[in-house]
Amino acid sequence: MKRVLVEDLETVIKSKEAKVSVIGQGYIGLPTSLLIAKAGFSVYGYDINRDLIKELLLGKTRLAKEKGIKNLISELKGKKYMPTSRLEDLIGSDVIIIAVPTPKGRNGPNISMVLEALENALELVRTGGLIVVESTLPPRTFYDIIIPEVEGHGLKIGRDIFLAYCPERALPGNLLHELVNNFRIIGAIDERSGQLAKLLYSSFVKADIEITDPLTAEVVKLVENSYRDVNIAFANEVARICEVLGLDVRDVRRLSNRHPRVHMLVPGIGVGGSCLTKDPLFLFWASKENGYLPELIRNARGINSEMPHHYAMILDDIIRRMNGGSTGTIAVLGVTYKGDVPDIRESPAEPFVKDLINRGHVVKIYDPLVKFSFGGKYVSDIMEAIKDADALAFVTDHSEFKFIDLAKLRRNINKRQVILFDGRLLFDPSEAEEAGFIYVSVGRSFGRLEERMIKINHLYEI
Ligand code: SAJ
Repeated sequence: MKRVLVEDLETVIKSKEAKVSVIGQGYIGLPTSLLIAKAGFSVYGYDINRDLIKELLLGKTRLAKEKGIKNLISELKGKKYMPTSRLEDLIGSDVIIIAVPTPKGRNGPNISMVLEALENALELVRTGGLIVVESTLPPRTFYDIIIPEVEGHGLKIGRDIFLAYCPERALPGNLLHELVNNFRIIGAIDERSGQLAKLLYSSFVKADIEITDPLTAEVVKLVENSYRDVNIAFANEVARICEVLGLDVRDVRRLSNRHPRVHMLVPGIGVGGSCLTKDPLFLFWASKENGYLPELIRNARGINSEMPHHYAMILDDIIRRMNGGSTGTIAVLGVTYKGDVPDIRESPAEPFVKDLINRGHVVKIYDPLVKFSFGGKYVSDIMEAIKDADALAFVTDHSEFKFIDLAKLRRNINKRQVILFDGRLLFDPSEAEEAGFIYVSVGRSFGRLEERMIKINHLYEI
């Protein structure tokens, strides 16, 4: 039933009577829908992907590893949370939240999914309703595209419709906790839209919520992820410096971080995930178009995306030296973009595995969370995956790997010399060597490798 214009949105948000719809039931849309439903609203969770909705209707979720999500679905589904692939169910919504992806295209951001969702939202929201965009927006999208689109429907923002940008900033792996406890920003052009969005988010966010203008909100979201990408790139650059100077980055990092104002992150085989690999580029492109070339942000992206290629080359070189010029068999352990998250988007495992295959090696893959192989051979049992390997390559810091029994792994491998490549600094070098591996890692000299091989051979023969 279409509500009448005079009905006050503020009242129905306060009383939790507002009908809320969320377009996009992925990483952010689903947990956000559940939290709003848990707060007492009736929430329609729409997704274009019918299979995903079918799974949700059965109580299944691709985010089952995210603490609390499965329980919330069982508690709320059919009562306060209604998953749907029918847009008609959203008709007359008081609030529509857009949480669809904003991927990077070849030469710039691809906002087509956001625009399609906005078109739908404008058709479906009730007059005088609120539309909130959560999807990451490139700078100026709100002013240059979203607002003109809304006004093009003959709607005056702040009178006929309310509109806000509220970018998500929760960490995969800890989504529910961060959505509730992280500080939030809201971008709006009129006071009432900002206040209405704040009222809605206050129903489940425990931290501060600050209202600003949409461009600031767009840039803040991108700056946060660029900051992290640049900082990881710094750690990765120090790792590369340590490799050529014959040092161990672990020692350098540990001692540097004792300084009260130094907080170096953990270097590794690469930076993956959908956010850090694109958000810095969104900022870069926008700045470049407006006359300033942000070299630091661009170089950080370059350093981070070069890492998996660098280590594929190193491993190829070491294996060939060990095998008298021949290629070998490599067991890649972990393919998700980070530990304990079943997400392979932009994972550094992909270029790493593909490079090794292109260099002629046989690549076997094991991951406890996903059955993905990037062209290698997936093996569902770790012992089976490693049994004839010349090298084990740990690419992801899954908890299962951190506490693995290295000596047991080594005993299971039917080779005289086996390399353990530690792409995430998971192991203590001496423990790996005592277990009988030739230990190679990010941020450590490869120079004295022959010497170390002799030492290991000796140990292993004993
Ligand atoms: N990584 C390192 N070294 C580190 C930390 C991370 O190499 O010290 C690697 C990880 O292995 C992974 C990648 O970086 O491959 C990204 O992981 P992450 O945990 O740093 O971040 P994401 O991509 O899972 O989530 C980020 C978060 N942004 C920030 O912390 C500023 C999250 O809060 C955002 O909500 C999310 O992006 C997003 O959706 O934008």
